[in-house]
Amino acid sequence: MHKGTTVLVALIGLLLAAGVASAGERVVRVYNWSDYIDPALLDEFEEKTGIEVVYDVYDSNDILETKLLAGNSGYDVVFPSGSFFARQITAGIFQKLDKAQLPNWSNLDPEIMALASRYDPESAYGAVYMWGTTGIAYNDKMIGQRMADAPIDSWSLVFDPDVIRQFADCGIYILDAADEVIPAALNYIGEDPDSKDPAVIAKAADVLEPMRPYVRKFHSSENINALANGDICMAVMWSGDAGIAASRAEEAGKEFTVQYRIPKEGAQMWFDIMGIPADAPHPEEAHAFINFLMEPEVIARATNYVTYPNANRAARPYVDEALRNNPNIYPPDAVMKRLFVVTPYDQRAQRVLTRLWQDIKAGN
Ligand code: SPD
Repeated sequence: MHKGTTVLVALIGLLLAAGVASAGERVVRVYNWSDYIDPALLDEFEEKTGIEVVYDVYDSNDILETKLLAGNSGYDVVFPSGSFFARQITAGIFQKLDKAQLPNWSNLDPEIMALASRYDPESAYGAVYMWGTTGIAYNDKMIGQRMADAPIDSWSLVFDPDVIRQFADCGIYILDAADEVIPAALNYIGEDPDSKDPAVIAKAADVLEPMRPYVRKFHSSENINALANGDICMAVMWSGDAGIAASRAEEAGKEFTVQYRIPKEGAQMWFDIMGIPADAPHPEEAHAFINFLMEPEVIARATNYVTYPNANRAARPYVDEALRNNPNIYPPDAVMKRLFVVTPYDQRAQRVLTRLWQDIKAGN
């Protein structure tokens, strides 16, 4: 080979190798809730930044927490809910965000960030991705056929044994989340839903045990398709997931609709927060990913797809009007007053909660 050609080939080889090496480094590993983003946005992020997205999903804060506590999860961006996030920050799981790498931070809604600051004072570790409520979704036809005057706007639909028994044949799913269902039961009987007192937490059994025989499954993500397909008649579930079930039923031309209600007794309001684990292998790419999700049009598209409100004020004009006007998704002030939040459980309260939940699920 001519000497000049040899040098050129070697140079190209070096450049290619450097390119491959840097492409290999430009990765962000994201661990998010299932059904929580428009997949087209991930492609768009890759095209725009050249950073490859490796995307895994979970459907429970407990699963995420177990991985984070074990360390070296390999994840760069995760989305815990506020009460879990707060205790994970205390445990040193997260690194402070570098706001200089997040120019889109100014798009966030100060009101939502203030509400979430009880979990992360000064918003040093995370930015709210989406928020929502835990209420009841139902198949209007299946419910109407079994009980014309069903109390669809009340927790008594699931917690009153005389009501729920009327739906024994049609399928009821409950979230597999102790920190969601036990507070709802306490709230229903007039107790503090955020109580950490073991004696108070124990009272939830009086509500949940009578309901148990009618529950077909405790699961936190299969509820979407089960409702959309008409396989079950109701589910205690998250607001946006109910919206996804409703859209899927409509797209499939079903002869029923899926409805979601925030019960009149009140419901839990929660926030899912984007954070970067302290041991994240790619913190720079993680910041780029979070910054991308704080672009108004990007996060509005995410909201329009998953039907959860985001925490981005600048995104509001881009959110579908039908969603913005849906009081079960964007609760009006009067409903907001009935929402409650749950704060982190200390170790003792967590043990009581977990034990009670295992007993309820096992039917003990
Ligand atoms: N399909 C996405 C659901 C996200 C729900 N986050 C729920 C957090 C409840 N504390």
